[in-house]
Amino acid sequence: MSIEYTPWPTDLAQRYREKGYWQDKPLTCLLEEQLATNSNGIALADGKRSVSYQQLSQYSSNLAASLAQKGLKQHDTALIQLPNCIEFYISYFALLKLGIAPVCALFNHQKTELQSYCEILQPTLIIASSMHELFNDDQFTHKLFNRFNCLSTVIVDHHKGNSELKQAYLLDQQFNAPALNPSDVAFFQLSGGSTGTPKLIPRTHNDYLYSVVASAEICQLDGETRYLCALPAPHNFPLSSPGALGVFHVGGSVVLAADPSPTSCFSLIEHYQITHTALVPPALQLWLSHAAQAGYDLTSLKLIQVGGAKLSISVAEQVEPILGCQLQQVFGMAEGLVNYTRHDDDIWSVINTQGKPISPDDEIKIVDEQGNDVPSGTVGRLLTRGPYTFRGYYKSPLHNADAFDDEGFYSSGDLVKQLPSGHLVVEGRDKDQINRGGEKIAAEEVENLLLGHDDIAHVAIVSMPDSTLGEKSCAFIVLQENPTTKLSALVLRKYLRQLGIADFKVPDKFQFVAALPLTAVGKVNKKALRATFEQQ
Ligand code: AMP
Ligand code: DBH
Repeated sequence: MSIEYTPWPTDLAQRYREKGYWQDKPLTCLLEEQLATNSNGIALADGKRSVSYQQLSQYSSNLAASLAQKGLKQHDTALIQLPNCIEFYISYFALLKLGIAPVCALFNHQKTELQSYCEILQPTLIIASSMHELFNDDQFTHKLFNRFNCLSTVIVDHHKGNSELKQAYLLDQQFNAPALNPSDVAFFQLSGGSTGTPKLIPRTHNDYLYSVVASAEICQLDGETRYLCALPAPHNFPLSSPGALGVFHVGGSVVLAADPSPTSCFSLIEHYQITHTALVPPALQLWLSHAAQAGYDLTSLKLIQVGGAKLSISVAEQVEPILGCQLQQVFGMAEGLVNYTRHDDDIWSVINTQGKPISPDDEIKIVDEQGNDVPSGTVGRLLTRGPYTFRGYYKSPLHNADAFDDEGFYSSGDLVKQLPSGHLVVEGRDKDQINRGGEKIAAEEVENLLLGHDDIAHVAIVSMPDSTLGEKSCAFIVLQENPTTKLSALVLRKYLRQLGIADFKVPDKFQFVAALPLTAVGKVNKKALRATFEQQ
């Protein structure tokens, strides 16, 4: 039986086919098409090894054949947890070829996350790495086998030496591929989420392939593209916007970095003459501050995409002058909708907006708290539906009732405005708001003002409980390495008041810290910051 998901209504599905968005091809066509014309082209490299398209295709078929021999079959589910490595893509395509839908955990996920994915998905298979502390002995694996009866196979890649995973994919053998239905769930994306338990996002072959192919075109990828994947490989951004899959679509090469730090990335950029990459804003800031003195040749870079969190205007302005390449802002979500600034956008739009949707059939509603459309150009809650935006979290009927309106529009939790040009500007999240006794503060608005101060490197503002007002605001501040003035709460309050903002927006508390905690993909982890108040 196919894996369940909430389908698109038939009239919309028909429109998406008629317009050519849904091609009724499985995601595995990305490799097959390269085999015909570009089989010796380098698909993947990681600094030590590289594999051609022919090898990537052969290895993933070999692994699929070996999994089939173990009794794994179409419509099963799986959990993959691998670092940024060639084996991630071999495993991903092996499962797609077999019609097994994986969820790909981030490498820094720990047992709580992995167990809850297993809980939701009831996988028959886990592919993991002994580089992760949970899998460097058998304890956790045994626990999983005991707890999840569904589980039949756990394959741990030992990374060095002769692992079971390598043995399987290096052994050339006949693979009898099942027929895949492009309307089926191909795999599950992870939601950043706002609820206690993680939510899984079913992505079909048809909808995901469309987002990949259209993104590759928007970003002008071609066979000469050398893309550095520095963010966690399974994340929607480096996987599909246009990410590694977009690069495979055009026959370019993906180079894998362990992480987005300048130390990990700059030498790879020089060595492989990287043309494109994707970063989150904190990583971009590191690149900007290390580019000059690092002594690497970064001139091959043509485009740096930045997304995942709001990029401040002052940082956006530095990209071209310091890194000598074009900036593209990307506002996307694993649930679907992705917006890009375009190559031919004016510089103002590139610096000041988060781009416009991929598809002419991405429908955007911007509504107020009552769900009514706001006047054009006004900030409101973003609702969207379209040819690659999902229709429901996996097995989450209650949450889905909240997350979708009755026309099937998904509510992303973002506060945005749309300019006459169609570009969206992200102004905050309705979850990321401080309600100060009835007065609302958009945290990002105040953060951006503080970021304009030369001595501040990073800032995050979160709510803290207050017995009178319900909530107050606290700004966690990370100073630049060599501040020119001695900053204090007093100085910063004065600075903000001088900029002319409402008094209630001035943070009630400033806390100076060495670094902000980050989530798995490198966003500021506000939940962790809020938790510091609960412990007091
Ligand atoms: P996730 O749920 O992890 O897929 O994260 C998606 C969310 O990240 C979006 O709904 C936005 O809140 C945020 N996001 C992604 N890209 C941007 C961006 N360029 N600017 C502001 N927020 C962003
Ligand atoms: O933050 C995201 O989830 C994101 C950002 C940029 C994303 O999913 C994407 C591009 O596809």
